[in-house]
Amino acid sequence: MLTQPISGMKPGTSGLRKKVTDFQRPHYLANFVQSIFNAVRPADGFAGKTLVLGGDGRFFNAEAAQLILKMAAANGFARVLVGQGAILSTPAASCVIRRHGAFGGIILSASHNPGGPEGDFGIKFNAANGGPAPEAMTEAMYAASQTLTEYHVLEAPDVDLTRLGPTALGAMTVEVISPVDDYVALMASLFDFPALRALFAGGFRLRFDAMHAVTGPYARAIFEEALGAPAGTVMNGTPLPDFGGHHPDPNLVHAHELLALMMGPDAPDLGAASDGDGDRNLIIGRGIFISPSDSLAMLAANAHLAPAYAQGISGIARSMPTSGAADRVAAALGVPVYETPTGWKFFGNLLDAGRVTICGEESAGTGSHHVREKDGIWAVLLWLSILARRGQSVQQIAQEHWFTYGRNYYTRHDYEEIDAAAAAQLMAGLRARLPALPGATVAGRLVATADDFSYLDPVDGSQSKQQGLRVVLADGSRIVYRLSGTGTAGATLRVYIEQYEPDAARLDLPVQEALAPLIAAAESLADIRALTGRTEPSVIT
Ligand code: G16
Repeated sequence: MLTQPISGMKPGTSGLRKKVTDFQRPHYLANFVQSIFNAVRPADGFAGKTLVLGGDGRFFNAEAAQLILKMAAANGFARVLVGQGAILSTPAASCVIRRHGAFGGIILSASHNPGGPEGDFGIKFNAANGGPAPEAMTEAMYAASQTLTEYHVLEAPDVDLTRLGPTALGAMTVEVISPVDDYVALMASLFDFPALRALFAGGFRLRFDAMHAVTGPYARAIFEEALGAPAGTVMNGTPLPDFGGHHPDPNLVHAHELLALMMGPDAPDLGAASDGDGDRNLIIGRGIFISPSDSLAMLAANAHLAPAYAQGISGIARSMPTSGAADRVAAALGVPVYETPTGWKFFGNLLDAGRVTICGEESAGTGSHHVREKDGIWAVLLWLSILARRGQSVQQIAQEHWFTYGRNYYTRHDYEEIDAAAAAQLMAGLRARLPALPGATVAGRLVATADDFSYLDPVDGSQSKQQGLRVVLADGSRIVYRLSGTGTAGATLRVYIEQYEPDAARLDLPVQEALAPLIAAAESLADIRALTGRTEPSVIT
């Protein structure tokens, strides 16, 4: 089929995310899928190769899956493993790619972004290691999209994706697989399921909010069926194409129902949630929210309590804006810590090389070497394992952790959907002022360093520049500014604020209060109010 290049097909932090209405434009999806295939095609083509396909079930998932199957057939793939109903959570897709030795996979998701006809859609390619395409590969996809003149699609009726098993599509085999089986088996191999069954049999109460997104079937199969948690443990467990009209983002704003329950008089022992495609996690104990950065540190410090990590961990990786809490754990364990740009794709090389076992990000992502994606249900299972072995509450574990390591007070302020030109101006202005900042005073403290984060991958030597502006104060406190790479409208400015507190008497302050001087300084340093017209952030986590 002849086509013409379509502008703007540049993958962001995690694949190409646009409005559903963009993807519905003539040739749009086909152009990008062909660009993926052109960018990743080996010299000898796709003959004999297996592709994995699935998505988070959002609006347009089913139509997109049918087109991709026909394009995979016309491009010469031997086989596609597709989740029943075109469903696969992001970590499950990573698991399936690895377990079946696939060439790679296409995941249909815009993650935590809202769905429905007016919502967002997305598409990402994961490589043979199960991880998101690295930057060089996404650049090649973008380049291919800019010179595309034709795409290949088989003329054929839609494949029935409701029935498990193989179907022929031209010369290719479409194998419809259970979206959950491989993933559940992997989890059972990492964790002590009998011990977790005993935890629930002893009356432990979990509430898991699947937010009407993809994790409902996985959570029911694992928590309620395999581990014997009572029915109703999983709330909002039926995946819906529009996520029930909600925003499937497991943060304190969008998971407010769960938060209210966990802060209430009859709170369960653990509250957790995951996002649209099942890779993020939210952890709330009875009366206490655990920030993603703290959760990473606490999971790393206690990972040895689960069978898969009983021999210890080789290292920890975190994205640059994630707090330094995990660094203190790494130091205590005597293992290295790596600071990468935002984006799970940057962890892949470190995991493949065995340099790290556990990774995490402030954006509600934690995971390990078991797959090459962050994994929401995995994080809940590791928390459950720790709670079972330690016999303490989430609150006790957090307090002991802070007492041992000190506390990295941390918050993220998001200014969503601001004018893109204003956001670019704000970042450019601040970037230009960075060299003059060291030695200046911010929030009553001296600025030690100020730079634009750049990452040199220690495994393949690739370099990624302009990954966030950092202002580091003499006491180690930090303010970081960056623009989100996952939005679909305007720009989102993220401001990350962190301050380390070693004083045992000051470990239980309200976070926004503990950070108030730095928050005010962050606002004025970047002139946020004047340049964006916003008097306050839209989301605070
Ligand atoms: C994606 C990436 C994460 C990243 C997050 C936020 O997550 O996989 O690595 O931290 O976006 O990115 P940004 O700050 O650029 O919006 P997800 O869950 O959306 O795929």
